[in-house]
Amino acid sequence: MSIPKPAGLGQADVTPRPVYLNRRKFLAAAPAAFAATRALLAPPALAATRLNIAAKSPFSTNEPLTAADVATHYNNFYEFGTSKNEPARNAQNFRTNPWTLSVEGEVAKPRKFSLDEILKLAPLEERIYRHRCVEGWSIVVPWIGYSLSALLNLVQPTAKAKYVAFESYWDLKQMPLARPETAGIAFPYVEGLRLDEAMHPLALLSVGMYGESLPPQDGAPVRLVVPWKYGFKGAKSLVKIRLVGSQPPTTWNLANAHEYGFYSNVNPQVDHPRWSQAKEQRLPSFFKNHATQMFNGYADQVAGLYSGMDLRKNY
Ligand SMILES: Nc1nc2c(c(=O)[nH]1)N[C@H]1C(S)=C(S)[C@@H](COP(=O)(O)O)O[C@H]1N2
Ligand SMILES: [Mo]
Repeated sequence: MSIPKPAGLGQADVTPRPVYLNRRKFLAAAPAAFAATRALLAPPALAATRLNIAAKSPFSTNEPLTAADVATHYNNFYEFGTSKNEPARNAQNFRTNPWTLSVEGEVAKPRKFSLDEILKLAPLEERIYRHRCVEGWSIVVPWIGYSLSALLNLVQPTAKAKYVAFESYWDLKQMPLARPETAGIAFPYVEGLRLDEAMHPLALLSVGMYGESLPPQDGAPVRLVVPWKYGFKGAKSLVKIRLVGSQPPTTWNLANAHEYGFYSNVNPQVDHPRWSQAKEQRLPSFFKNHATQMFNGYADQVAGLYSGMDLRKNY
């Protein structure tokens, strides 16, 4: 048995189509129809809410932000389709309220959090991070959230907790494309980190971007962002976080262990078997003209997590 070849992560050399331009054309051609359809289909709960940012983070980069329209219309969210422009379209009516995030496993205080509880658990910070996809494109995003460690400390990991497993929402009724046959990966989408990685202050539990709650296509209502790793480590629309004793299975590693490892730290010196990782395409550029940095530019903060490890072996 083998899972079909991944439809998207293999296409890095293909110049992505300017999806936002197509969208503009569509909007210009049928503004009235678009507005009417939106009004009919979109329940008020889906409107983005402005979030109160308590602090700007010292972890922020001062590199220019990627335009919000670009970052939110060029997505990987296979539950809503494997093309970059599909999630923005297909996730429009994704129901994210009510929401429950269960935190369980090797913890003294397992607990289910409502979205409201998540939003109030710690002061919301704005953190401008570089985001590098394993496919070779990158963006700079002002995320809103707080360190995942704030949540983990609340549930009190036991001495047996060595890894953290993450699980994304999965519902074929809302996500008819979320099947292995169509998407090329197994569902629910699962990811994992070593406990010390998960406790690192840079690991962000995100509830928003660009000053507002997360759009559905970016992983509403709550997702993980791990800026020194390839983007696929940041599972979207989280429903479960489980503290465990051994390394948990992860979706892209299950799909192709040879190409996608558990660690997946951004590393310009370790190429993907099918393409170089030395450079990246900083959207909206069409070209790979931007040098990729070790640990995506966060080496000063995170290199110590991997001292003594062979990063070629532990890709
Ligand atoms: N549940 C889920 N999470 C996911 C994915 C996915 O397909 N499903 N794609 C990953 C990949 S490959 C990347 S690059 C980022 C993309 O996040 P963005 O669309 O907000 O830029 O989400 C990650 N998290
Ligand atoms: Mo990715």
